[in-house]
This record gives sequence, C-alpha cells and structure tokens, in this order.
Amino acid sequence: MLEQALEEIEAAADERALQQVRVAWLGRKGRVTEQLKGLGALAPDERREAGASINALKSAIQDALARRERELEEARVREQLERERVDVSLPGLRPAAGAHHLLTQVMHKLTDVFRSLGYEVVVGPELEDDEHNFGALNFPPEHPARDTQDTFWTTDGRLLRTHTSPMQVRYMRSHRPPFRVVVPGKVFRNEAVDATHEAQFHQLEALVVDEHVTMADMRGAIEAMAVALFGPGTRTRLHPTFFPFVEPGAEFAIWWTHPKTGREEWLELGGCGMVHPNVFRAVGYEGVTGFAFGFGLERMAMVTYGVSDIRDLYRGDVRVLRQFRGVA
Ligand code: FA5
Repeated sequence: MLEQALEEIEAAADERALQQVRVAWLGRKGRVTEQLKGLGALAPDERREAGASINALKSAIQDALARRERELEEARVREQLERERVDVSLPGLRPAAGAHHLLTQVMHKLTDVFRSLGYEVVVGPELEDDEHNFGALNFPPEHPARDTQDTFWTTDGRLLRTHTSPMQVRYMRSHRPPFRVVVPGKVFRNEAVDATHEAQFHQLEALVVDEHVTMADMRGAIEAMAVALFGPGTRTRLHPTFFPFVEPGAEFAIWWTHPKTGREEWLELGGCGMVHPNVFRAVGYEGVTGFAFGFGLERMAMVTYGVSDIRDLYRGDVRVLRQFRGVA
C-alpha cells in the first residue's frame, strides 16, 4: 500500500496533482482514514498492532508528501528564475536626452558672464504700462513707438513691453544706488515678421548706477562681455545714436569674423548710453550717474551659431535644436 502511495506522490507533476493524492490518501474519505475508521471493528490486541502499522503508513505518506512538495516548489522557483532572467548583455535603451533651447543657452551664458562681473540678475513683468515702458523713460507723448503700429496695446490701456528698459524704472524706484543689474526677458513689437525680425524676441538689459559712473565704465563692461563671449582680443565699437532715455546714446558693435562668409566685419549688438537726467528725475535719484545697455538675444544667437532665419528659433523643429545641443 505504501509503495502505491509513494508511486502516486512521485508521479504528481504539480502542486495541484499532489493535493489530489493527499486527499485520496489522507483526506476525510481517504484510504488511510478509512483504515483508521475500520480499527473499531477489530479485537483490542489486533487493534493495537494494526493501529501502529496504519500510523506508520500515514506518517511515511506525510513525509513523502512534504518532500515532493518541496521538490515541486524548488522546481517552480527555478523555472521562474530562468524565465525572468535579465540578459545584462543586451544593449540598453538610451533615454532621449533633452537640451536647453538655443536662446536659453545664450541667455545662461550671458547671465553667467554678468554674475561673474558682480551684477544681480532680475526679471520684470511682460505686461507693462505706458509710464514704465515710455513715460518715465523720457519718450515724448508723440513718439512713434507709442503708436499702435509698433506696440501691442491691451484693451484696458496697458501694453506688452517693447523692450526690457522699463525694468530700469522699476528697479530704480525700488532700490537705492549703488547697484549693477541685468534683466533678461521677452519683449514684443508689432512688427512685420521676416528673417531678422520677430514680433516676440528677447533682450538683455544692463543698468549700473553709482556716484561717478562714466562712459568709460560702460565701454569696459561691454568689452568684458564681448571678450567673455567671443574670446580675448575681441574689439568693440560705439557710435552715436539716439534713444530718449540715454544721453549720450550709442550703438555698440563687435569686430568679428562671420562664421558663414568668413568675412571680418562690425556686428551691431544693441543700444547703450548714459542714463538721461530726466530718467533719474522720474525715479527721484540725485547726485548719481549711470549707464545702461540692451541688446537682442536672437541676433546674438543667430550670428554666434550661424542660424540665418530668426523664425527657425521659434519653429519648434527639434532638428534645429539638436544641432546645437550643449554648444554653449
Ligand atoms: C532698445 O530696445 C533699447 N531699449 C536698447 C537700449 C537699452 C538702449 C539701454 C540704450 C540703453 P532697439 O530698439 O535698437 O533698442 O533694440 C535693441 C536690439 O533688439 C536690437 O539691436 C536688435 O538686436 C533687437 N531687436 C529689435 N527689434 C527686433 C525684432 N523685431 N526681432 C528681433 N530682434 C530685434
């Protein structure tokens, strides 16, 4: 009988089959249980002997069941480990690496340069009012920039700032000199869009105010920036021009080699000048001088990286961005 039980246990191919064998032998109506029930009908001395041998049979079956159970469990785990094994020799899936937009790279590079020169980096609102964008900056009431042709006005009489210069006014009204700040940010103009003009672009404004700031200091700051960006030996040039909020005012340019044509030429970067006395008056400053400059970041990015159409910077075409991943 034991032999038959052991054979069945050995033959059980999985845990379910083994459970059936257990029930068939040790269950309530199992063969061993039936035998135990039959003991009552025997004479007392026969009963003891038969009882001992049935119990021996029962515990041998229990041992065999436990051993087979362990074997099946081990086989199951082995099979599972085999099935779920990670093949570490397979080439991995490379995560798609992102990168900062070209303009963001240029902006970071510039703000890093100015931070290293001791400037604070501040930002201001894009939705402005006439007073900050024009009035306090000494724009006369009839100035064409105040016209709807050049400026986006909102229906409640406010406007999208046309340059970062309004932050000069905001910063001066909330701080006392001496200070040096730069203001990167988005600006908006009601322009006909072409390869060099967008209706939305970025500027970086600088403002330095102290007791004896001179035009030579301004030139030094611009030169330091140009050298940091374009390398030692970069030449800069100022030539006179008009902005209502500076006097004297100038445009600044650097002498450089165009990356596409290979030609050496002056490259206009932006406007600059000494803060106009009317601007200091509007913010309540006395006994100080200062300089300011501001330039377009798109222009800077285009010439630095050889992008010939400003619209490519805004098309969201990743092929343009991929070319310049991590260049700055
Ligand atoms: C200004 O905006 C003055 N606020 C700059 C300034 C600051 C002068 C402080 C003095 C003191 P302007 O309008 O020239 O100046 O613009 C400055 C730069 O912005 C230009 O040199 C050009 O690089 C860029 N820019 C102007 N219009 C556009 C446009 N539509 N698209 C792209 N870039 C533009």
